Amino acid sequence: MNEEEKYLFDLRGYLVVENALTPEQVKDLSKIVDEKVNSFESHKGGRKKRNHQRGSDRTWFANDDDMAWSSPALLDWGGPFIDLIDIPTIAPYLEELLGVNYRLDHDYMLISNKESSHPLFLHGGGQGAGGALDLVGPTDGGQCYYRYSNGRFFNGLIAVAFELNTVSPGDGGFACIPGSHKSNVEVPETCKPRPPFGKSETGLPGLAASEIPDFVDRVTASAGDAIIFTEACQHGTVPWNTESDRERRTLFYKYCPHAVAWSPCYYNSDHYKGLTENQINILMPPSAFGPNERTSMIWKKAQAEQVELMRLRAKENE
Ligand SMILES: O=C(O)CCC(=O)C(=O)O
Repeated sequence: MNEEEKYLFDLRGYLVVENALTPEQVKDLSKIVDEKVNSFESHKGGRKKRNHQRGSDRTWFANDDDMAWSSPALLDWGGPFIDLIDIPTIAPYLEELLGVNYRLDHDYMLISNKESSHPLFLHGGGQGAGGALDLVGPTDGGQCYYRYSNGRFFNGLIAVAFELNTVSPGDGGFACIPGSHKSNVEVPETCKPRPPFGKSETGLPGLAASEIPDFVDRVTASAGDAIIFTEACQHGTVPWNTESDRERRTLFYKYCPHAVAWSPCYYNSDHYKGLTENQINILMPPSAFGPNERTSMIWKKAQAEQVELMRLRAKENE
């Protein structure tokens, strides 16, 4: 992370890393997304409806037999999705922004297009500036923080948003209030996703494109770029321009310091083949100690217990 990037991240709360992915990676990831998207198309009320989100960002069960401990993740799609855990174009930023031994907390994919154009729901925000409807605002456990002291960055959660398609001006997509990660005053009513503002024609909470104040930055990116932002910066997704024939496809990998957890679910590195030692460490559940011999030993035992539980369940169902 060079001096200019450090300055801009501290100033605005986000950065665009150009060419974070090679064209080959974009192609490989997109091919898998194409297959997956087609396989999870479903019919609802006689109308073909796509499900636009997948990943491990979960606070509910999709099925009764879902595992409580480790939820389905983009990593289950293998190959290039596993590679993204730890790539050389992004790792130096994470180390600078989170310190060594950061962990991957959760992942998800977001597809925006004509059929999935939702109002802007601004959320996040440090210093208790999130707003009353914001789950990660004043009512959070303090994990939505940003600080810079003694020459070091401190962040409660860093999002890396890999764009698989180009997002041009006017399309919609990632937006944020630059500098809001350091603001001391709550966001104004005009930004809140509830009436009298944020009563968009869709009936969903959030701001319609016409209601979005000018001080919200709408960030553009080319296919293969990554937008890195701190969750402490007020952010959200600008409604997709329904005139646009393009589709936004974004893969989010969200990282924390090793002692912090956001998702109620953890990764179980046993589920993925051929991981490097570094990838295994990044998938460790949270602890104050980070990955080391003792915590690894405890987690290995937990993994063995999970295997045993699955064996006993399978036997019971025979
Ligand atoms: O890039 C976007 O559309 C914003 C995503 C977002 O709000 C989030 O991941 O918390």
